[in-house]
Amino acid sequence: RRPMADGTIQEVVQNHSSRVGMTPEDLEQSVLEHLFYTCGKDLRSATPLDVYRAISHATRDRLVHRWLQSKRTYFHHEAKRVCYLSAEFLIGRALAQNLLNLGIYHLAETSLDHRGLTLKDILEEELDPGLGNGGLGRLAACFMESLATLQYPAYGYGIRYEFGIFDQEIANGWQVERGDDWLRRGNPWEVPRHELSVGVNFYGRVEARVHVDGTKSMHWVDTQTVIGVPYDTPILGYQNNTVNTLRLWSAKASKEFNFSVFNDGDYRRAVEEKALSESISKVLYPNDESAEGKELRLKQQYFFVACSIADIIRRHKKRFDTLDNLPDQIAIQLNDTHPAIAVAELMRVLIDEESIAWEKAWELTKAATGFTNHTLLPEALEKWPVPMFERLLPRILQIIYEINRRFLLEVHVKWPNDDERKRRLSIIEEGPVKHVRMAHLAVVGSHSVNGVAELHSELVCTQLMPDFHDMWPQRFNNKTNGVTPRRWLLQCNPDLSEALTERISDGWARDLSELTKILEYKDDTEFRAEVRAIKRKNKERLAKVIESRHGFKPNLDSIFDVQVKRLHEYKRQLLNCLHIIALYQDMKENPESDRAPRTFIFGGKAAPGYMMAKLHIKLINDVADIINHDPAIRDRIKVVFLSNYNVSLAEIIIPGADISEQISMAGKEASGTGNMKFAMNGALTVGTLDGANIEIREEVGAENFFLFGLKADEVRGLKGSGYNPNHYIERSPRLRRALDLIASGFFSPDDPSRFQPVVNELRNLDTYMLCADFDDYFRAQFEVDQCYRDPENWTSKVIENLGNIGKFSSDRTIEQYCKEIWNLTPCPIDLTESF
Ligand code: GL4
Repeated sequence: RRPMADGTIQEVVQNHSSRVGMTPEDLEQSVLEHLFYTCGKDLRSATPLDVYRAISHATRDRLVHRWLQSKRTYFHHEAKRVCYLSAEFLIGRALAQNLLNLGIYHLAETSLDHRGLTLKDILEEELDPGLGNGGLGRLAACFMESLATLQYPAYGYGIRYEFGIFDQEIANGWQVERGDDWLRRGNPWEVPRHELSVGVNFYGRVEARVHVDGTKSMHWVDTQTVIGVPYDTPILGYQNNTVNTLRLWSAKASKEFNFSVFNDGDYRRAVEEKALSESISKVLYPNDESAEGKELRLKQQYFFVACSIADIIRRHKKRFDTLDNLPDQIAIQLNDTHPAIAVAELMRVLIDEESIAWEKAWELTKAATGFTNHTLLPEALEKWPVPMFERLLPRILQIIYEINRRFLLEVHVKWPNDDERKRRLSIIEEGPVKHVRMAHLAVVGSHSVNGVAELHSELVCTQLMPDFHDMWPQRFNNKTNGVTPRRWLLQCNPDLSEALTERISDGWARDLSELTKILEYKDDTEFRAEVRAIKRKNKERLAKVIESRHGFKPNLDSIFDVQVKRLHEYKRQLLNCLHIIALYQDMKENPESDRAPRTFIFGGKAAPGYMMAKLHIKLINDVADIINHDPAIRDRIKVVFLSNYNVSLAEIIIPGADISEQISMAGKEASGTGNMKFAMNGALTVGTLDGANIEIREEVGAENFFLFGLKADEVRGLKGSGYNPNHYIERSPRLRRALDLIASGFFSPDDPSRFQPVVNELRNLDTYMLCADFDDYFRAQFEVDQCYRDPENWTSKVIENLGNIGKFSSDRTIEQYCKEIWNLTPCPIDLTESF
């Protein structure tokens, strides 16, 4: 047998040019081969799904040599890399993005065209991987794409959930959840790496052994072991040769059940145990911004963290014979507290397995680790009951106690006799049941702690962790979020992308600050008209989706007013709904009132156990039902709740929006990232001074942003002095009337008291201060109306938004993480370099 030479990339690529070639013939040949050999079909018998699979494999083939070469380059150049640990990666569909980043999207389009197939239709065959809840998971995906585009060595580490975020259906106005079996048709993008499987221990006990030389070592024994199998997904940079790895761990039982005990009573138990251990990676917890204290969730967290740390250490030891240089080679970033247990796990590995002394291990751990906080909401802060922790992870708890003991000693030296302060700072919360505070563990074990927008980072220092900020002020910093312009402009808005490229060339896709060049065209009537025509076309595309699902086509001349995001009281979808009701009442009372027609579009999932959020969905749908069918309104208001909001639906909704609703109570939305995507796609924002809204407004100009509402410090002041919603309800006839209408059962004739809990909350508590902000919100919306009537004025605001949105590229965010936290330098991939 003639060996295929030594299998270097150069030879493989040369010998298989049709598998990697970029000519139309190569691509077509490759797709046909995959149809034949991978799917076992010919063109005549192929279904759209077969075609999708064949194209995906043909596309993946074109990534493989870049992927291998990227790994080899990092290894041989000893490039420092970031390991981004995240329980969520909301990556969205892969095919279109990979075709675009490879630069063969149009090639694929035309070669399918020759066969009478439409690429757009084929793309719809891909199931959207929903391995995240919302902004936090989507941010991780944007970061992975930017890291590859900027040619930084990076690994994403997470969980390969068998079931992602549930599919949402709306039945009779209510949210109904269905399991998201996203792998049912297979997944052409992932490659399992069974040979890199890792064993993870749970339960058992710790044994101290004293050695002849007097030293002591700890041994975690009698454990139950679960195997983590890594599945790798390639992450390609935009038109470069970098392919990084997203490594997701899947749980597998460690011992195959023994068939000799088939007739034994043990058989049933063995099967049950197998199923139990494999349930670890079964399903994503569907809560955004609220911690679920279930043991299985803690198992998930330790499972993927232990696998990832083992993987990191294994790879490091393969290259170096020491761990002393670990922080020079890797940066570990904790995406919120979900992976915070990495601090203790890395300590365990260094101490128990690598026999490194505590002090040294601690220095290495801190130097390698950074922590990002993503929320101030108290209900989202993770705490684990000590008894549960002790049972599940006894050795890890011991290490956390020792970390805490040494930390509190440090506190004592700095503030002697301040027990109150120690109590506040301790990693262990005292109480009837003690708890492990994961955010405290993350801060103590990291050299960097960052928030995700200026205001949020400031509140982390002053409100969330003032004691930690007192202790280590230099540890705290800000990294304002961003989104990748490749998915959120280039891919989802091809017409706008083309119009931009025509005028300012194509550099903006890799350097979004180049969008400022478009400001030159602000007064160009032709460009303005084109911007309007593109928006109309995108609204048409969105209107078709609405028509197919809701049976009516929205008026394209109406303002498409959009609020899409997770359902949460602090995001105040209810405030939007109150505005709609008030507008409706105004129109009923004054039928001749001359207001611009509007289509209100909502989308978003509520956590299945979050009853109030689910009631808000029902309210929106009930309000839609009444208003949409009221002949007196004559189509001047339409309300639509689009079910199952996810990444692929966002790619259609966002380019079709005129108005972006970013109306959280100030101080509650850490950053928001949808706000950035909308502005990037030519929508104007109605928003509060919250999260990244503040910085967006600063960039695009106050005159191009519809601002309303209390500021964060005013919210705090009001809360402190005793907030009373009735004070505002009494002074606002509009608000009072809207509340009365809901309370009267007008929107729920079949169950008049259905929305009593909603009205009661607003009248009695109004936790998120909708009443205080209502009148100002109504005023801002009136201004929107006036402005929309002047299309030239509106368009100039849209162009100011577009031209000044460059800051919110995740490329800018990632550059800052690399320079200011990770100390990474780019490592470009040369496909001709041999090692
Ligand atoms: C979130 C914040 O709520 C959101 O504002 C932010 O943009 C996002 C990414 O940083 O993180 N935090 C949690 S928890 N879920 C989010 O979406």
